[in-house]
Amino acid sequence: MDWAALKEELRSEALRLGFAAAGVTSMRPFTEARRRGLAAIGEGRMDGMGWYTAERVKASTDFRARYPWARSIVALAWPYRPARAPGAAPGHRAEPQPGRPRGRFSAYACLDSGGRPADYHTVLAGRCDALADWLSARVPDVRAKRFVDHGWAMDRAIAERAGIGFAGKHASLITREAGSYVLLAEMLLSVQLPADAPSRRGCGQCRACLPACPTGAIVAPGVIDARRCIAYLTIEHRGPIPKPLRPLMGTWAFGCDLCQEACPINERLAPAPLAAGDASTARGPVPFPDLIECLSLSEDEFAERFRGTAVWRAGRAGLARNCAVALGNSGDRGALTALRRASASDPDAAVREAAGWAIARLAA
Ligand code: B12
Ligand code: SF4
Ligand code: SF4
Repeated sequence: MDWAALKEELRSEALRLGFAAAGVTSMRPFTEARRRGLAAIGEGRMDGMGWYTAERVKASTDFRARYPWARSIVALAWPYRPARAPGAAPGHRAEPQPGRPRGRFSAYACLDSGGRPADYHTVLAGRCDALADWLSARVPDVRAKRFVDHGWAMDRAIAERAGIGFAGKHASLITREAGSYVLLAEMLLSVQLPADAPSRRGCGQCRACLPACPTGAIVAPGVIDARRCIAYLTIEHRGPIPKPLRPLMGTWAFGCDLCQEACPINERLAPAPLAAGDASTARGPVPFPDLIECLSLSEDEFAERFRGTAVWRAGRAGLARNCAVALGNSGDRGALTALRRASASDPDAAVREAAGWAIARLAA
């Protein structure tokens, strides 16, 4: 078998399936990523994410014990469209409507598949399986094991070593094909495809993303204090959001894209942005959602709109809490009625508390 030729065919097939880039690396452990992951835990930067354990970091950076049959790793990047043209002035592109402030959902949460809202885990898993099927048709008995974000694999480190992009100072992987607007996955294979050359880091003297982070979460180039990151606070964190961080969170209701939007490389390479679109989330996540609507959803309404999308992870109460904070930051006193209702009667204590905070902030 001509493994080099097979690798190129595999790459072409990955692109045909919609991936932006594909590369191959060896089974060698990822020692620097392991050191960084353990340091992040040791220094408390991952506090609040109980699932991010030292055991996970160790397993994620050396597959050999768990998958002794594996011989190479295929790294894959899936492109998505940003919510706002990188480099455009901050603020809402959508027309503001007094009394109905619009917030922001991170662009990856607005991914669709065949015109329907979709969770990227499902989309990527399906495409990885299609790629594995393609390979099986050429290499009988080949084994493949896929990892899609929540798998025990360190996606950025693998992608960087497989040559499909480099980690920017904002920590996200930047590809030639779609800037940093890519989601990552990988597959272990039982065949030894020749490794690609690792990517070289290419930020140069630029540091634009560091001051663009409103909460100071990029504590050093490539080093994130997750406890301060709006993505952590709005998606992973349970219970009340620490008060000193709330005014810094702007109107983000789910995730945050500011460090990516500040990146000049994205200005050149990112895919065309999403249309600002509807304010209502009736048909799933939108980039500029109506915050009052999202604050006021019942559990059933939340499930109808967001089950099967990335927003599901925040839960109804998490999203409502985020929207209360965002409304407090919106400066729009038209939100007071909805906030008073949430503060008096939301079933979740963290939502009631956040609504009370927002009322006080708007009244100040
Ligand atoms: C935990 C986690 C989070 C945490 C912590 C983030 C973090 N930076 O560690 C929180 C909840 C905050 C988070 C936020 C986001 N996340 Co997240 N997250 C993860 C997860 C599950 C593990 C990441 C991890 O191990 N971090 C620990 C550190 C050590 O690893 P790392 O960031 O991968 O580190 C690399 C770089 O920092 C770089 N590096 C280290 N030092 C230095 C120094 C210099 C100078 C440079 C240039 C680089 C550099 O090398 C490291 C190893 O290669 C991965 C999925 C996975 N299984 O890997 C997704 C993942 C990293 N997240 C992803 C996304 C999309 C996001 C958000 C953009 C979501 C959003 N829009 O709201 C933000 C971005 C925040 C940011 N600036 O990083 C994508 C990133 C895609 C990409 N293009 O890189 C991933 C890969 C999920 C996926 N499968 O697509 N995330
Ligand atoms: S995602 Fe937002 S909060 Fe997190 S590091 Fe980037 S700019 Fe900062
Ligand atoms: S903004 Fe500048 S420093 Fe930050 S990732 Fe982009 S190129 Fe690198």
